[in-house]
Amino acid sequence: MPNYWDDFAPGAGRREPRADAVSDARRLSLNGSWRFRLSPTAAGTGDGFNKVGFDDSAWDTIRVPSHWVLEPVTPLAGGTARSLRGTDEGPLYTNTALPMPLDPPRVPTENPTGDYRLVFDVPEDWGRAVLRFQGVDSCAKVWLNGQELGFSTGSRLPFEFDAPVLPGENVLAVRVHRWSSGTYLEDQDMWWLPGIFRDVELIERPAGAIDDHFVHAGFNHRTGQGTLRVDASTPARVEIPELGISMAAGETATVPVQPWSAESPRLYRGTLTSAGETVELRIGFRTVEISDGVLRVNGRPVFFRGVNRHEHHPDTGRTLDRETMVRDIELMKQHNINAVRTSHYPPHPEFVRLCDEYGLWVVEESDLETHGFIYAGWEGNPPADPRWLPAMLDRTRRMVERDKNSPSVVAWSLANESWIGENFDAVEAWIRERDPSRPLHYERDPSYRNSDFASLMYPSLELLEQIGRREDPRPEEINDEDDARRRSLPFLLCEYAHAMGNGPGSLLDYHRILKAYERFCGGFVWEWIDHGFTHRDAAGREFIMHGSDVDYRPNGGRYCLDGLVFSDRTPSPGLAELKKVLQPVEISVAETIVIRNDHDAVGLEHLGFTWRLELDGVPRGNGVLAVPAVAAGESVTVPCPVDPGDEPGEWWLTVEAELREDTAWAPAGHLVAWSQGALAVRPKQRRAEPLRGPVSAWHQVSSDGGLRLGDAVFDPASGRLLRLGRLELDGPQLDVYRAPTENDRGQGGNNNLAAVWSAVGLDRMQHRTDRIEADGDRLRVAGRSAAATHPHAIEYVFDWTADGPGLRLEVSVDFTGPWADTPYQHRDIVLPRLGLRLGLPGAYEEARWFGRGPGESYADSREAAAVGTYASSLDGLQVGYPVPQENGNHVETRWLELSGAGLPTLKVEGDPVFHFTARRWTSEALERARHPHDLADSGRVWLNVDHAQSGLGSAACGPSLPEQYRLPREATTWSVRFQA
Ligand code: IPT
Repeated sequence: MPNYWDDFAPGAGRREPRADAVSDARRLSLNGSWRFRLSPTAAGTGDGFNKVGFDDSAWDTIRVPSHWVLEPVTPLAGGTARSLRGTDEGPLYTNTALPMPLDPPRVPTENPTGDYRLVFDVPEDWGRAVLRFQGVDSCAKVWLNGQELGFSTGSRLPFEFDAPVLPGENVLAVRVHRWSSGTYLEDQDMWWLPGIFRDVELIERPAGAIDDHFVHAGFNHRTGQGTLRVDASTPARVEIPELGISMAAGETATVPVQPWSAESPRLYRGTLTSAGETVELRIGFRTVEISDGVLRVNGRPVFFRGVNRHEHHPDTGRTLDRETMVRDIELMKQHNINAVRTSHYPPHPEFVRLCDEYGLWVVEESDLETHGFIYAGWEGNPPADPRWLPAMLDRTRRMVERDKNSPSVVAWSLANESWIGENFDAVEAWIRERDPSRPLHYERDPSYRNSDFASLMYPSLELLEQIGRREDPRPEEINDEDDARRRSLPFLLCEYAHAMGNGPGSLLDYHRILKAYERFCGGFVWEWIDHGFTHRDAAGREFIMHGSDVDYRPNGGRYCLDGLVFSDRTPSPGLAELKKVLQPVEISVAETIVIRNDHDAVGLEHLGFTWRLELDGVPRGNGVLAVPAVAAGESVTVPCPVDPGDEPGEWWLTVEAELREDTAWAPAGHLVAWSQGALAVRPKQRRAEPLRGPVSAWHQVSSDGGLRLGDAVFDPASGRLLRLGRLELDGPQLDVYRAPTENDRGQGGNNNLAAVWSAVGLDRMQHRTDRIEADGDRLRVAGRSAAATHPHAIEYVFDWTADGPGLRLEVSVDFTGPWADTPYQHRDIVLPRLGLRLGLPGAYEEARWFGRGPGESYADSREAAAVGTYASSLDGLQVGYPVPQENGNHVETRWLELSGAGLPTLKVEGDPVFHFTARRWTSEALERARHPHDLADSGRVWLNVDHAQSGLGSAACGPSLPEQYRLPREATTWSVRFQA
């Protein structure tokens, strides 16, 4: 007799899957405080625990829903109840690797098992009832009052049993295994989090209750009519008062309606009533179709501005409360995201309901990923083994049946990363029969035989262009016929722009290509949220824990931190960039203003437009911009509302589009779209200020032995700037390094620029001063920067000129020696940065600058940063990535001022621009730190005034950093001015 938990059968004793429904049937939430005991094997606590009279008084109490690995429970070794996080009994993170031997469907004997018990009361007058679990990870066996009801696998899917409850006291016992046959089908890149992690409820089923219903609500965009039919499992009546519909279930009505879209989520509310139950209806009329290779909803092409969303909370894992789900949706809508791929499993049903209400296009994905079989060359892959078909169909059915009535769900995704197999044919056939109204998506089979979309993850910009033109190369595995069909399909970019650490770069590049070809229906950034857990170190300091913080193998390490919002849902700079790039109104600001309505469906009536004129970031006027009606997909040109003045400087006009009224997801005044244009850039005459001090004293040796130039004093041995006016500093040094970002490290052995930098020594340059020459009004310091062991070098010349009250510095660098005499190619020996590092007194506190801001910006992530004048504390310039790495850069800075109590203001001016970062620790310390709390104030402020930095890219998963964002190793000259 095989074990139920590691056999092919997905479950036993369960009811047929059915629609998620809100109804007037009585419902008893069984969420709350349960009894719990953890055991090392599937035998759990033994046979007795399911008996009514079992004494569980010594057991832990645990809240349900939750994951036991995140709750205080007694560890296997005994002792007192405590959180298991950080231990190998706690949350474990693997990416593609399965946490157990590949021996399907069996699992190891060591199989942590949680026995749960709940005693609950049922009112005397209750009749027949069902017991519903919305999600248990990974396998549950259930007993009610000592009677076995059955078992189930399929962690992120509901299951129900007929529940012969007794009036009065009842005892529910559930045994949950961490590993099961289901584990082989649930190898998603995420934490392994066992437990009863979604709601448990008891629902009364009176005679004549509606067990299932199916809403068919299409929209004919030619006639403006909606067609409604509601099928029910029992005779029932459909009432939609607002539409004057009153008819029997199974009948059809055609009436004029407003269609549902993510932008205008119009729902018509009504009821479906049978002899025993009334179910709420929330009807959204829409028709999804693919015609001429283009995805259309309600007759118009639809463009997914999407993200991949895992369910995650830094304290409760995949147990989410409604507030957190709403928060996700609000944040998405506020950042111009209109679509969600529910990677890689059906979310809590409330999330789908909320998508109907708030308006998000949903690509709902089944709870199926068999990635771990890649380590066996896909040998034994479940989709290719008929013994797994019942489990695959079971998962598909439970998803489709649950959410079939949601207008937001516009496509079903069969699986993620499960390679190929004939079971997908049967899965596809079942869905097409049951729900022909939605297209199907499956990315990994290169023939796309079961998919209505062609789809890929992480293509390069070049490949994406080819795909847009339907010219992408044919994969070897497929024949001509499949190839022809594949090219005819619309293309859905299911993952791109890996948002790990600082990044992703190139969001604008991707968006431009996606917008340029009708084949594309948009894309989904990987991914919405970092999956990190709050944890404390031995000293009690809180930090965000990732895979490597647990001593366990295999281990996915930091890969779980790749979201657009941090684990606590604080938006990252990447999300700010995405918001700007995805804005549904394109505005181009010049002598005339062109406004393009890039929505899928709605006009711009809900937006108010304003303008603002600034001279060098200082306000010089503002007003309302009158914009005539513009239908979706149309443009309009309006005259520029204002002329620039004659004064020198940069005259920038900013146009903004804001919500006119409160919406469910943002208040009136919320900024939806904006753009800037330089109306005039009038060069400033630099005032030729007289030099201070006698000309003949320029290079005199000062009283303290330094070399003097104007107001400045240099070290005669090293040529380093020691003093500028009253400011004591550790003058600029050539700096070509940055603390590597996750993307700099690439993926596995691929695209690891950080390794190249280290191999050629950019992370440990030593400096030598070769010449110090005083020549007229100049001081020239020439030197060489090079790394230990290497013959190659950077030769530099610093040309200092006294300049009014300050100094002008011209830097020239050249690269000498056999740089590529390492295992690396010239192409990869790029510079992370080329610039100057200054050590300044620690009392500097504030930065003001004119340039891009307020957030960080890089060469390939600068859209969200507007040109203006900004102020920030130094600490406010840091972005607290949970894994310390380069951050807080500002491109195109015209000038920067640092100030602090008792210190002269340091002003840096570009010629014309520079990049800057300023922080209380060095790049080396930033690189060494494992967590943010490892970063300590060095007592100095480290200011980088850089010619440039390389871009960010998203090579942590995806293509290498595009050529145009690589900072080349070539002779360069640039200059800046310093003044204190
Ligand atoms: C892709 C996965 O679908 C996703 O779950 C995540 O792991 C992502 O990569 C990386 O973070 S699969 C990868 C092999 C392209």
